[in-house]
Amino acid sequence: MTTRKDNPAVQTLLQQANLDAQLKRIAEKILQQERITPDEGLILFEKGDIGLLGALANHVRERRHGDKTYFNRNFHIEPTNVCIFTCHFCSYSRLYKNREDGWELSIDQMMDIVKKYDNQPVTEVHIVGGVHPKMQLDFFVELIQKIRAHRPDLHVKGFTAVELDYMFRKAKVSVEEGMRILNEAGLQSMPGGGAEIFHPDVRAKICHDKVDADGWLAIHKAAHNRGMHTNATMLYGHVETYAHRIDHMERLRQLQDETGGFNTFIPLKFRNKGNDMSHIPESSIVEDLKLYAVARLYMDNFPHLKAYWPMLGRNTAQLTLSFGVNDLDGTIDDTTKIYSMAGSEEQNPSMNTAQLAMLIKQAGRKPVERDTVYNEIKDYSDVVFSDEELLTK
Ligand code: V47
Ligand code: SF4
Repeated sequence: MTTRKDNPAVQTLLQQANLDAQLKRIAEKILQQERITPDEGLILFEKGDIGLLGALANHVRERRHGDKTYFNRNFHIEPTNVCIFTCHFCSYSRLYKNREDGWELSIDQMMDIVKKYDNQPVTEVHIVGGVHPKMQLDFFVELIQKIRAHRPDLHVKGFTAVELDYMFRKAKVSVEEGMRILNEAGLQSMPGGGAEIFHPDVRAKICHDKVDADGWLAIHKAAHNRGMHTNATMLYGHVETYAHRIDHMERLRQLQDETGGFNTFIPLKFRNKGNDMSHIPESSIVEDLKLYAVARLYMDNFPHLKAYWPMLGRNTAQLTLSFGVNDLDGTIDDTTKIYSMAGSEEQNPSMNTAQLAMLIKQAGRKPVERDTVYNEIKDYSDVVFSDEELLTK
């Protein structure tokens, strides 16, 4: 019998006569389930080819999750794209002085969005937007309370550490106090945005004026200390080096060792349309796949690795399922503009459950619907979809 440890695909690659000795040692560590160091992570980026990295990452993914690939049924609310910050990669935001070019939703308008889903089996609302100087802590407390009162079964995942850092400072409350207020209002978990690349040299170039690495990590730690789960992102493929990526993943891995509160790591590919960094070419698909593989191998204490299909496009997202990824986010229902405005091929990101499950099946994996915190809701492996279900929007 072949065990996961003796995966023949990986063994064949390791027996190649010309395999670099350092790579071989690292691969053997991974097969023995030993943690790799930052230097070893860097060697994987610098010397690892797509074949070896893919085989190793797939091995680790299957050791942990078999063929299961998670997705959820969700929609987004983007309260505003007006933002006081000036991240150079952002195609979505408008400065306050130009706010007539952007949007600002009232609580009633956002409740109308929630009510549109009244008879639909969505399990999560994801709330994220720009940092508007007039949308403050009490405004969002009211919004969350209203959503929870209207639909108690809907999980509220909301606000990046960037939005929270501003809300808490404006309200003159500590991070712990602010998290308590929002959590008691009904906020249950946090998305992973705003992390970008933690290293100060990169932050100085791409997003100098928003919360720094320590501030971002402190907010997630405060959420974890309240028993809330959060995600972590990394915006890659612009001015950062491989060493910056490892530094970013290392800081997250350390916090995860301490708290265990992260669910999912989500690499976000930089898209270059309509922003101040449009002169920087986007990364190739080979580089994308290598990055997902290294992330699976390095982030050994993160249970889940997500490819966010509205940003990568559904074809590349399907490929990532052989490079360590075990989660494809959600149905989204055309409710986010962040990536369509930055040039993603997904201009109207929306898939119904049948289409998302089929995308996963076509890649040879088992589609499993989950809730926000990865309780399994339904295994779709044996569900046969009608043409009508697959074709309707
Ligand atoms: O922090 C902005 C990114 C993030 C661009 O936790 C860009 O489940 C690429 O964090 N090219 C916000 N990326 C979105 C986010 C997120 C999305 C989906 C799921 C989850 C989750 C979190 O979007 C920002 C920034 O890193 N972003 N502009 C761009 N041009
Ligand atoms: Fe504002 Fe977020 Fe865009 Fe930065 S990425 S400018 S914080 S909306």
